[in-house]
Amino acid sequence: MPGTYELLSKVVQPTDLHGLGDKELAQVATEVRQAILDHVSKTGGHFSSNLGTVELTVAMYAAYSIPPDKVVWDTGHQAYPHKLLTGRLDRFDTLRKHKGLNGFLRRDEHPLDSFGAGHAGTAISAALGFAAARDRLGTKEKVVAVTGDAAIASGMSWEALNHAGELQTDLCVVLNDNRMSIAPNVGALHNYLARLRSRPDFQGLARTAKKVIERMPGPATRIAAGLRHGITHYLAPEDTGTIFEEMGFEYIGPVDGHDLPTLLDVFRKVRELDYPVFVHALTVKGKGYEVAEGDARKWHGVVPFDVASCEMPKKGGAPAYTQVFGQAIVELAREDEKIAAITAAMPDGTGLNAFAAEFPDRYYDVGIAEQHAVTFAAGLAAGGLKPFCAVYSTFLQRGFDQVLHDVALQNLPVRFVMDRAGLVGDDGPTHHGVFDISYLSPIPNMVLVAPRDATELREMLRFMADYDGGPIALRYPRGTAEDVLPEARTPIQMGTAEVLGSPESADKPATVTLVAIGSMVQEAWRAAELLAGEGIRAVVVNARFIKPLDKETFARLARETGHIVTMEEGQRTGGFGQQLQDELISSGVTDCRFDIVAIGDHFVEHGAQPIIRADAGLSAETVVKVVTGRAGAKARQSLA
Ligand SMILES: Cc1ncc(C[n+]2csc(CCOP(=O)(O)OP(=O)(O)O)c2C)c(N)n1
Repeated sequence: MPGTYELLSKVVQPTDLHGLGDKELAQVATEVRQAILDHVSKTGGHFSSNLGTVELTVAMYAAYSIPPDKVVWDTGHQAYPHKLLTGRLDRFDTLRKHKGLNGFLRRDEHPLDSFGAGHAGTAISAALGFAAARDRLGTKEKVVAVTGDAAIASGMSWEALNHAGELQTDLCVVLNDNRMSIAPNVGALHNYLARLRSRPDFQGLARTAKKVIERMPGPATRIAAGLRHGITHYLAPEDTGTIFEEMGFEYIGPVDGHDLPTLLDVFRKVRELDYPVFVHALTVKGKGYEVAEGDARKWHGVVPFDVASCEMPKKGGAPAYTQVFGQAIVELAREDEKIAAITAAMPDGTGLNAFAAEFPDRYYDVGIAEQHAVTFAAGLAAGGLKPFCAVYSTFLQRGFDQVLHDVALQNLPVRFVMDRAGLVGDDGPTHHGVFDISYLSPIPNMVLVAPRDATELREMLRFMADYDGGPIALRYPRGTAEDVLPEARTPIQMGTAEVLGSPESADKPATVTLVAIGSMVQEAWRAAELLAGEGIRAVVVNARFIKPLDKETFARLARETGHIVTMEEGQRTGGFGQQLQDELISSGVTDCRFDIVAIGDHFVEHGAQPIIRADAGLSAETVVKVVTGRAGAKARQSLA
């Protein structure tokens, strides 16, 4: 039964919680949970992480004064309760829809989204920045960072904890520990947190946390008594300090992250403290929706589902690129035992689960640690293996220097497989993979390829497995990988494009060449069909290699047709089109019209893929307008 949100609908900002008693706050929590269920079951989105942060958010927002106090959320995928407690209930049905609420956090969406998020591991750094700015400007607000047990393992989180321990300023870090990343969490830190949870003294104390918190000394008492670790020592004996204490934090926990009265006590007390405090809260992903509690991995991110039957629609149709990769890499690994695979906390998202199951001894989930993933892969390559580093295009941004300095400069044969390259859709600008062409192309030694469909993906992966000459990266989009174009195929050869020909009969000279990469090849073919309807014959080329470019083929076609249009699902600046244009100029081909269809110098918003692709002009219709001269001059650039 959808909720009526009697109290929640009156909460426009967190301070509206201040006048409410414990019972009413418990009702607010129930209504927040109901609102998540009611809405996310219709819109899709992040589900289980948000059910896990309900009480934590209600307690923090009731205890702190927001504004001016600030809570900085890590990643932002678990901040739906925050959105609901900051006056966005009436727009929650627009979640992740084009022009609706973003699924993560954005400073331009709401003044209380204190810091934008989407990529993991940023909250402690940003919160520490807020705290240092506060200290410098002499204001008094409190700052809290909320991070997850997977996000806290990222390098940046530790860089920030290290810095915070030294600054010793007023900052609270809340660890929302649900023992899960998207998949089960990994790593030594994860094991350490598990040990903290299972220590008998901690277990006992967690049960009596409320009493313990009541006995916590206030700052005045503590300072007078010269105490530095007073609170923790109510919870743990002197000789069992945690790693967080060693780093300069007061450690409080573990506390039950669903026990609202205890959380209220904890945060009301912690708010009075003026030095680094670390609150370790234990939560359950999917809390309150039984099936999600039972399978947090499946319910991490959901498509619209039926609340009563708990059924999500079965995926049908052509396999996604991710699945094709997942199968192909297993087949290649069966033939070649030097092949290893690496993921940074995304075994499901990258399709590596089958590989993980069949080859556990050459599969590495390094956690949310893309920088490490890249340099680790470089080490594997230097050590004689054939590493495939599977990572989303947007997250490889984290490892840029590692790609350049550790892989390419040493010309090590690391194979990068970039999933979600292109516009991802509902997740929006934090997750679109539209920069990889621009950031990988300038790197010497790098080879960059993009398959046009499933068959070509398999062939390119085989090519990559055989290629030991240096780093090579492959990009493909989110979505299905149907084979729909003319079936004649030529083998993949270094730096060679595939000329697909024209849908129009050959008795007319071609007056334009459409050069597309990856996901745009099919769209280029559609553009050629539309142009044929206008009496224009276009030749379609699948570039295959973004780097190195097939200079001879492109120069010949530029001369023969006198007009090149490039199409790519990526940023224009530094992209494929600009590189090809530059190459043609350098080769002395100047008598040729040249147009680039790519994403302009702006971030693309969230929304369904077809909508935002069309909005960004990545369509056959744009090509037709450009070729027929119906596009404005701005959309065109001529070489002449
Ligand atoms: C840099 C980066 N890598 C990967 C991801 C994908 N990702 C989103 S949420 C998530 C798991 C986060 O787990 P945790 O921090 O424990 O939060 P929980 O969902 O368990 O609340 C991952 C890997 C990301 N957002 N950013």
